[in-house]
Amino acid sequence: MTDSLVFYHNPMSRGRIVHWMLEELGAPYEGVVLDFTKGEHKAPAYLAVNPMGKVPAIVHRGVVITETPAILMYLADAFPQAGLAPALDDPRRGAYLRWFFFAASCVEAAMFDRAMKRETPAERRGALGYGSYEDTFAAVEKALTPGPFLLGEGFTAADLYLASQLGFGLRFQMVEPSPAIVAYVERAYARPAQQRLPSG
Ligand SMILES: N[C@@H](CCC(=O)N[C@@H](CS)C(=O)NCC(=O)O)C(=O)O
Repeated sequence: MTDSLVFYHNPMSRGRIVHWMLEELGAPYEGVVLDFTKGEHKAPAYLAVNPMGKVPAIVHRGVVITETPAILMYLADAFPQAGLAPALDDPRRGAYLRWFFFAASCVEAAMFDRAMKRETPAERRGALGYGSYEDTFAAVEKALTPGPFLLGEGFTAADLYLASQLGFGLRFQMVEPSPAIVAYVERAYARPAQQRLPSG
C-alpha cells in the first residue's frame, strides 16, 4: 500500500476548506478538479468514489473519505506533526470533538435553514438538533470567548472548519456579522496556509 493522497475537488466548493487543510499540512497530494459544468462529478468514474457525486473527497492509502469535517479530522490525525489536533490522551480532545461536530451538525444546518428561509414552528424546534439559529449562534459566541480560538491559544482543524463555514456565511449574508465572529474569521484567515489559496 502506498501513502498516496488524491484530492477530488472544485475551486468553487467546500473543497476550498480541504485545500486550506492540505496547505497547512504541506503533504504532497494529487489534485483532481471535477468540472461541474461538464457534470464530471456525476460521471460513473467519480460516483465510484463518492456515490453522492459531491466534492470534496480524498483517497488516502486506498481509503475513500468524504464529508469535509471527516476529511479534516482524518487528516489532522493522520499528520500529527502539523499540530492541528489534540492527541487522544490530551484533555482538550473532548472540546475539540465537541466543537467540530457542533460546527458540522448544528452550525451548518442553522445557517442553511436560515439562508433557505426554512422556518420551523417554535413548538417543533426541540426536535431540531440545532434548536434555533439564535441558540446555535449564541453557543458559537460563547465558544469563541475568550478565544482567540476554540481551545484557547492553539489553532486546530476544528477552527479551520468552523472559521471556513462562518467565513462563507458572512460572505453570503447567511450569518450575522457579530464582532466576535468577524474577528475570529479574520484571525483564522490570516494564517499563511489560507493566504496561499487562490482567490475564490
Ligand atoms: N456533506 C458534504 C457536502 C458536500 C457538498 O455539498 N458539495 C457541493 C459543493 S460545496 C457539491 O459537490 N455540489 C455538487 C452537487 O451536489 O451537484 C461535505 O461536507 O463535504
